[in-house]
Amino acid sequence: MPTALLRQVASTFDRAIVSEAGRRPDVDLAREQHDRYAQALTGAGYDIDVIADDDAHPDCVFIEDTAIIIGSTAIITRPGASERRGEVGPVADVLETRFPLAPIEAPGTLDGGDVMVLDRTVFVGRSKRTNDSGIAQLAEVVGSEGLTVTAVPVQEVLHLKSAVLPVADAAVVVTPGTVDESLLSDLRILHESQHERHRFSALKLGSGDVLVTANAPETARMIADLGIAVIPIDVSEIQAADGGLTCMSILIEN
Ligand code: CIR
Repeated sequence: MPTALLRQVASTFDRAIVSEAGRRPDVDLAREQHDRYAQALTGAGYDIDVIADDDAHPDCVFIEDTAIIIGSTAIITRPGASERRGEVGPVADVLETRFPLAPIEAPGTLDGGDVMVLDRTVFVGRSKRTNDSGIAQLAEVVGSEGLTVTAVPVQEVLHLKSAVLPVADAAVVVTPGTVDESLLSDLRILHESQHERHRFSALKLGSGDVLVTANAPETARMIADLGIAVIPIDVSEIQAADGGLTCMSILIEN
């Protein structure tokens, strides 16, 4: 059975890192939204494995950033935000029961939100959080698994998957102006509706269905028009802390 590894929302989530001063996320509502996200994954056939939250790490719900499964290996990241580095230990403890671990070492930094695996290519964002050393270390592991890496500089947003979201095996939704789209060769590219700029996020499930953010219905319709089943979900509080739908889980599809 496929497994989704999740991490509870910390009671300190209202102190999560945010890129722009403004509204802080509401912890209780974030917890409700996180429960509904877990229910959606259960409904899609995933076994849910939840790691306890850690109040010392307000951003710990964003478990995607701490580890990446590539082939038979779990890469344990070294998050670009130093205050998030303590999040990786409990995730590594769970993953090492199933995978050999490959930790990213200093001076490398790598956030899972920058890593997008499509077929045999691993696209990695060069971003505020992921540096060249992190990308080179990732490329070494990826190469040993028989895949290749394409680095994609990212501007305006936090991570590659803040702005480039897989919605099918070879199709992505891109926020215009955030990446050089010629680097996404061979992929079908749809553009986020300009009325919904930075609101669209998606999580492609093993079944092919796609969870989409409820506040981006025009973009969701573009995907539905491709014949893909979309499941809208409201994650306003997660988005208030710069997260999206990929960031709250690590999916293990075997
Ligand atoms: C951060 O700034 O690190 C968090 N507030 C948001 C991380 C979102 N991660 C993701 O989308 N993979």
